Amino acid sequence: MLTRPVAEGPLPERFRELWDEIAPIGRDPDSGGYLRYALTEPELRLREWFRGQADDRGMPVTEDGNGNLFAWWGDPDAGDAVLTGSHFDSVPHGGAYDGPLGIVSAWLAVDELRAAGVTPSRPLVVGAFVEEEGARFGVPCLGSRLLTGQIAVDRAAGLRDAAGVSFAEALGGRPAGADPGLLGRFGAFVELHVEQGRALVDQAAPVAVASAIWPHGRWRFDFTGEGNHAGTTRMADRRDPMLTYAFAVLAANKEARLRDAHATVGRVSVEPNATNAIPSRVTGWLDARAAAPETLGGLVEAVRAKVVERARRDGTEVTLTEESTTALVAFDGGLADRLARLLAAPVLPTGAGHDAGVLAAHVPTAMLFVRNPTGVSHSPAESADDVDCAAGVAALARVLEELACR
Ligand code: HGY
Ligand code: MN
Ligand code: MN
Ligand code: MN
Repeated sequence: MLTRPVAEGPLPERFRELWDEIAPIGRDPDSGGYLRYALTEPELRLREWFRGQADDRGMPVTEDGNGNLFAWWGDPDAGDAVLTGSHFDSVPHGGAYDGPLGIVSAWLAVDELRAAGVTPSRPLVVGAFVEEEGARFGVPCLGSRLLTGQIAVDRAAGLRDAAGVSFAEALGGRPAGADPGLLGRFGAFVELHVEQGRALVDQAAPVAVASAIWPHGRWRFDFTGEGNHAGTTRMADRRDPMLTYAFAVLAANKEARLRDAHATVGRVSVEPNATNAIPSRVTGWLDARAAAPETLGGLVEAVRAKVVERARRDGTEVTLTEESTTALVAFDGGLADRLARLLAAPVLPTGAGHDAGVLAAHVPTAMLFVRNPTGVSHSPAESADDVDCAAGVAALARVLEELACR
């Protein structure tokens, strides 16, 4: 029995109505950004909302034992299912659209198909992946990596958040890990996502199809020196890890610019973190991305070599630890071309990571991007127009009809 009425009224208004159901959840009133960390109260509320939406549409929900949710329209055992969806979790003070847009759009696309009297000939599945941002446990796309076996269960289970809670504790048990049986039921995955750049503004198009994801990764620099008094320690006597850290930030920026790549140090921790103490230890996290794997490898190696040399001069010590990497993802070219023709949409690469990039190694996968008027993302200022979001829903509905209903 369906409790949600068949779609009526202009799509941008229906988008806004459904969007407003989740807009307050996890919003920080001071920054206007979102604190929707995986498996914390706001994200758990969003997962409850997901179950409610599934229920409204008569779609039973299954969990994969890794924290990922799937709502099924059609028989899960039929195979060759078409999966669509994204993630609910955010970066600290992140935007509203990164992730949730793909899930809200999926429900509305289901409504569009129903309103048009279209019934899928293959199961149609709406999914929500856990911990895509890695903002709580440090490894991005943790849910999709677990499902596809791209991270060991022991490592994932033992990842800890800032309060020392492990992923296994947050999940309420050890993650199940790779599930080839479940993956094998999916014949295609389409993730809709807000664009995280300005390419669609430049091209004056509301929707694009993705071609590739740049290879990227996260590395941790640990700088150690000698904590000491800021007022009495002669400048020549210092072993200050903050200096080596500052050099590393500049070196990463310079080496990235030289290669048309991207490097960011967006997170840092300092011990003891006192204004009047030379730090004993600084930890900085490097996020680096490039169009080609050898460019990325060359970038990280160049930064490492320069920082090691600088540490020698500063009398400090430095170690570099790889925390996660994602290889270059080339989405299924035939599928991307087919969808671009269907939608008359441009095809774009991106520097942002997505669960679609992880699933692409196992399931024919495509992504749709919705125009972002400012290009800003991972910030409270991230935005999208309702009319463009509605165009995204319409595009997703066409794609799902093409893939699942013929
Ligand atoms: O960091 C990223 O690329 C992402 O948005 N998950
Ligand atoms: Mn993101
Ligand atoms: Mn995202
Ligand atoms: Mn003192």
